[in-house]
Amino acid sequence: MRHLLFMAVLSALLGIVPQPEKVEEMKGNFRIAGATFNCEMSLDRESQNLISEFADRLAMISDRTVSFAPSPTLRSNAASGLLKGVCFLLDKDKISGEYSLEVTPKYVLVFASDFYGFTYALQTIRQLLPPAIYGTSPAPGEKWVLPCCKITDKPRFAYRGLLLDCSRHFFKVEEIYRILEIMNVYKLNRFHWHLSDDQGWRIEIKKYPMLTVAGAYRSGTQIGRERGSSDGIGYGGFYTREEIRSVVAYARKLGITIIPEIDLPGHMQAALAAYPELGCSGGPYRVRTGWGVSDQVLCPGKEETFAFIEGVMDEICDLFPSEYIHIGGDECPKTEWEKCPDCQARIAALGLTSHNGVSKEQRLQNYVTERVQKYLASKGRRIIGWDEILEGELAEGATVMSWRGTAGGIKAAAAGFDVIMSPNIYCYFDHSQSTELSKEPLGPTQNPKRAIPLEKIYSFEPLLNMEAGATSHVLGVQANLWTEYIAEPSHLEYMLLPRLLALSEVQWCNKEVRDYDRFRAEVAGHQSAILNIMGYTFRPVD
Ligand code: TNX
Repeated sequence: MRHLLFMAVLSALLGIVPQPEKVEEMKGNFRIAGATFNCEMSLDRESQNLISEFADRLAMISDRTVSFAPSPTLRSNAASGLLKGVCFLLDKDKISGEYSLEVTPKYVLVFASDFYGFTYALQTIRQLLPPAIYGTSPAPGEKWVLPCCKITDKPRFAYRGLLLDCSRHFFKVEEIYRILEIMNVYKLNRFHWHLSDDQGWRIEIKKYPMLTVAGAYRSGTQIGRERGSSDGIGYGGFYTREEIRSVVAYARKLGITIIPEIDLPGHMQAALAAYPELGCSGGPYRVRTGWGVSDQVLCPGKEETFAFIEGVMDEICDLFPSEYIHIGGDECPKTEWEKCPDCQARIAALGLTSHNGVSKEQRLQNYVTERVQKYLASKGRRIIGWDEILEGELAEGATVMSWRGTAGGIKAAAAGFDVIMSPNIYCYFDHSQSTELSKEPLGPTQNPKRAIPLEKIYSFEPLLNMEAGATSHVLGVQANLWTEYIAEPSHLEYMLLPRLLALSEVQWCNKEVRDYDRFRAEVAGHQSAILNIMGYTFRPVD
């Protein structure tokens, strides 16, 4: 017991977030400034580049030469205990992302089986160094040593995501890079990019140029929470194909997969403004200026609608290598479909009926989901959809993102679907970080009970109330940063930080390792220093 307590105290001192699975601190230090970095010859090119870039950065910041070279004798040296410098070796028995790190006064030894494992090992090493390593200017006066320790570590969940809504407000590529960089520090690996919605279409599609010519701009923006208001100031923007490609490549270097979302068949008013023939009434439509749910949705009665979706998906698949494509599926009112002769004709032709409490129009949405799922499957891709896709019938192979609490996720996992937990009560970073709403920026939170303080997100247990047999279907956890009320990058970062750090422990750490007091102290101390030196805006810890 005393021994356990002692270890807990020592591991707290290392100040790593997310907390590694096992940490043992020993006496002494390893001098890393001026060290040689070596790796096995057989390490893949991406991992070698990663290590080499880290060594270059350390050299620049510590103002000492740090060399890097693959070494043919490293493995035999390791076997005979002759290691020197910082050594990176392969251990094929480790799972993707897993690593071990041993720091002694003579050497640092890292084992991993893949690029992700080396990525996380380096992030851990970075957190063991003075915060100046996160800066851009030389800091030769800092103590460039690593504390002697033994760490073994691996992620609890394979999917560790963050959604950014770039439709309600548009964020330039530079800001996207900053979000990816901070995700990298805290070992997140999926960036869910919400690229289309009623209030703006944000990605260039060659086949449908009006999507960005018309669909990317709105005539104004709702003022505060006042429904129906507009500031009358034109607003918009979109990402070019080149920009998308560079963001995807940058994310890849950081070990992050980008999952694009084209939200359909609801949340499509901006696309309808560009191509009104895709709606039930034929329009005219305007890019929406206010928040909330639009009843103007795609018309699945017409074949052109599917030609459009497929044309868009062709280009999405061309730009994004991700196996998963998010197709939305949330909040799709059926009022237009009920009145639309084309939709009703399609319902009749398919023989869809209202039964078991599911309307024939909901079954028409199931048809849309399945048809798009099949099309994407023909291109080797899989779909993720919001939990509404569970209503009625869902075809095998779909992954459900549970946002209306965890109930949808629990139900989906029990039915054999893969699940990503993103419940709005814990994971909606558009909500206030404090119950003292008047002291926080204006947002959607009107009831203090809906606030999501740091401790609340930290307390989220993704597998609670789930049958043991279903838990393996939970791929992971994601937080969603919706931006109806967030227009500026500094506000965006404020909403994200430090909650992203709490999220990272929910995603990465086993339950037993999590400890709010330790975490809070680390955030208030070392982690705040990191965020400061990286220049992020963040909410100070209470
Ligand atoms: C619900 S989560 C939405 C979003 C909003 C968000 C605001 C989801 C699938 N739909 O469209 O931005 O609430 O909190």
